[in-house]
Amino acid sequence: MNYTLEPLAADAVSEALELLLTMHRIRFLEEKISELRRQGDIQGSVHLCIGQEAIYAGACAALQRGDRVFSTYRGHGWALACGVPSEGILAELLARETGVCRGRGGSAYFSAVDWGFYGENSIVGAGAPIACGAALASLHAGDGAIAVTAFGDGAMNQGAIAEAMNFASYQRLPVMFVCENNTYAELTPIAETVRDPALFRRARAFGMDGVRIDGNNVHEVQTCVAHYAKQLRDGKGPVLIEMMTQRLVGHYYGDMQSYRPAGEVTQAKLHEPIVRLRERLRRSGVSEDTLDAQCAKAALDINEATQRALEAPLASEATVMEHLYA
Ligand SMILES: Cc1ncc(C[n+]2csc(CCOP(=O)(O)OP(=O)(O)O)c2C)c(N)n1
Ligand SMILES: [Mg+2]
Repeated sequence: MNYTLEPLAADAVSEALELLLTMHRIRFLEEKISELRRQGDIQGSVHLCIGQEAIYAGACAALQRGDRVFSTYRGHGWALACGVPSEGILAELLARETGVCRGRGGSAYFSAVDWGFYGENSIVGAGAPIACGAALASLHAGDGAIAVTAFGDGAMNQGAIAEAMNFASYQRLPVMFVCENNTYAELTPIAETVRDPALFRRARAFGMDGVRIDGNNVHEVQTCVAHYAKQLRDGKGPVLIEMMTQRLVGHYYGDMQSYRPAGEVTQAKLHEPIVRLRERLRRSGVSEDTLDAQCAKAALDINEATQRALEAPLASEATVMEHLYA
């Protein structure tokens, strides 16, 4: 694999350590959720984003307050990178009254708009038209905010995504279409679903920019998102950014992954985003102790948040029908 591990400039190191902290926090959050699901503390389906952390950390580091993020069911990492407190996320998944949606949303349907996280969505491709609506509202309000809609490679074959791109392009909406290409749609590899796997090229059909980047390189993600965020704020119209990545776990918790070729995950672990950023920081002169300290800080945050979430009361049955619209 061809990617940069060039040393960072001295003044870029402290920000890179923050990015590392965010990625470690997402990783620990997902591992903790997996454990809680295994123990039965969390019920229902859970989709983890382990291996894709650079996308969330890099993108959110380039966004501004007021911007709005729309993710899929694989959305815990986006939420955390948006700044949603880990305790609120864990409590939500644990169906606690202290969850960000008071336990009503669960793993695949929570939102936390105070932090710009406009929510997950389990209907593949359905977040994109909603993001167009948010971007249209921003244009009318003149608030300069952008909308980011994230979805998978499989979602690129949904009509809703094509319709949203066409509408956004024609209206020059400030929407960033982020395709998290992990090369699988559920249990089906991309080679079995599309003739041309260069998904970013589809943007041209709608008269908008389309680029493919290395979604495992947090700096590349940050730079690209910052570049296009500025273009969007300048009224230059939407963009499709295809971010190449891989999930290191199953599609959902419990997926045995028997459809994956032997050795694929082992190989991917050598090049996953956290391993790579740590190596780049080492080559930039950062000590192993400093790197481990970020890891320990992340673990402490998630462990303490889990403890507090578990101690909170379960969502009240008496009020569970309030604020439900479906
Ligand atoms: C409209 C719709 N069709 C089918 C499904 C079932 N489904 C859930 S996830 C998924 C695969 C999506 O793959 P991709 O877009 O690549 O996202 P990833 O899970 O890889 O992040 C499918 C088909 C669904 N939830 N919604
Ligand atoms: Mg996918």
